[in-house]
Amino acid sequence: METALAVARQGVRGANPLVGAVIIDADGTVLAIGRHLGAGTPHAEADAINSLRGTRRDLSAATMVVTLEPCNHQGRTSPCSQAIIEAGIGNVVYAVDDPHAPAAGGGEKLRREGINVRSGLMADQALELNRQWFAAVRAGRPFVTARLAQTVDSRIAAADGTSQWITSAESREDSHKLRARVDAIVVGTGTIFGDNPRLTARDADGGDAGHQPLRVVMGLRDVPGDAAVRLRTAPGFLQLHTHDPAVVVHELHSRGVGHLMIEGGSKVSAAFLAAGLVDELIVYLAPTLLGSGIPALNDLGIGTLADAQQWEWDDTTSGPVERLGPDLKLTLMPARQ
Ligand code: AOF
Ligand code: ZN
Repeated sequence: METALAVARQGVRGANPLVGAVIIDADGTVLAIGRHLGAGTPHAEADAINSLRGTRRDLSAATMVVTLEPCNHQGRTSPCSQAIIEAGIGNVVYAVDDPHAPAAGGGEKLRREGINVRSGLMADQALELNRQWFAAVRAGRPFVTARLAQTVDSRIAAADGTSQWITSAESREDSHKLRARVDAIVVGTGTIFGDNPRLTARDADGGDAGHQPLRVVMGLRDVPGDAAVRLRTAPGFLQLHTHDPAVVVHELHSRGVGHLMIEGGSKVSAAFLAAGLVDELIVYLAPTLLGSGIPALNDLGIGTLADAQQWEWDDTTSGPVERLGPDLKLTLMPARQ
């Protein structure tokens, strides 16, 4: 299970949890290792089973050790419970139950098939690894990433409104990779009127990066018909006439969004943070000072130090600090309650 938890960290956070799996023989020999690398890619169990393809081994005495209950649903991939049954694996040990109702029930299904199933091994560590994901699933809402691209002194634009570009080409390329991984991007009308962004995921040459997010604008002012955010159609553009992040989160969840990313500006980012609706904070930090200018965040309603929001560096996956050209990319998670 320690190995399974370690390989789980090779994945990326988002709509799906980080999951790792190890298939061991009766004597403890490791036969296969699998990990889930993010929504839309094979699940950890399937990844481990796939790596044994062509070996035609009797797995009835083997054990699938996995950090999350094997799923029991046809989602973006086929049910892991079925894959385990078909592989003829005789034993399954998993750390924690899957709280996501459509996927849950794999443990029961495997037991009914006569497989020896145990759960709870290193459960605390498995819950800790995905604590943001568990919180979002239990709250019945998407996983929310807030992304800030700012100077060291937390400015996202100069006093005259100029902002292109504060962060480096390397940071912007990385942001486009993030966009290609999320289901929806949310900005405020201020960003539309100020920057007129397309909000599409593009590669280094400006080409289409493949998967595109739903582009969502929140706020009361109508987005003009010729705004860049409207130009591309698939998968579409949506305006929500509200300033309430909870309404946005609820509406997008009902539209099947599993991971949404907040891309500002100051008001929208602060509104989601003040509402406690951010699971992951990514800050691209440019080695630049602007002094005056537009702050990355509006008021968070914090009047005294004792009320400060507490965050932690997320050192589970690619690490809390990455160097992107001249910039730093910082990844944070809400502090443990
Ligand atoms: C597993 N193994 O490695 C993961 C699981 O949309 P899908 O098909 O990718 O399904 C996503 C759901 O499956 C996710 O919300 C969670 O309940 C479960 N994730 N399950 O057996 C895995 N990543
Ligand atoms: Zn699965």
